[in-house]
Amino acid sequence: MLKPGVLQRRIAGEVLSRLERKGAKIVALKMIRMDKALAEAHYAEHRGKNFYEKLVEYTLSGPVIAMILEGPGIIRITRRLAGATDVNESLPGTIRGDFAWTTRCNIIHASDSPESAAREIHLFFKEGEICEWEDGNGRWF
Ligand code: 3AN
Repeated sequence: MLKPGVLQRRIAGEVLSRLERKGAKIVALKMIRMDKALAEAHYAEHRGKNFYEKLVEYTLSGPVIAMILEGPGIIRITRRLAGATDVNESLPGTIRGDFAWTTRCNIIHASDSPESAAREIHLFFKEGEICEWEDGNGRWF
């Protein structure tokens, strides 16, 4: 999920391009304004932490771009492209390393396990919004 700062800063194409040029296959993509219930469900594991309220507030500050990416190892690869959560640790060349100044507004959310991906896909997408498609020759390039 590309957080509100991405659209605010006009870098949606740039961030999406980094994911795509690595080889991530987009099977669902939409721009939405999250409501409080969705933001709270999405960040439920952080409820009670000192950054939680501000994190939810930031998430609601503008539209986000939600997507489902597919491919072997996609969770690990996407998180590596995203970079470390803590912007003091995220390396140049990663999305957070290049575009995020504060950890709360660290630009991108990427599911951290198949279980959290399944939960988050269910939160953000209805079945009909997922578009399975075949790569031309079925190979990973
Ligand atoms: P990640 O998004 O890298 O999986 P999580 O799940 O630990 O990291 O944190 C979820 C989100 O909460 C982060 N993307 C970031 O926006 C925010 N966050 C995490 N830790 C902090 C922190 N110490 N201070 C402010 N915001 C934080």
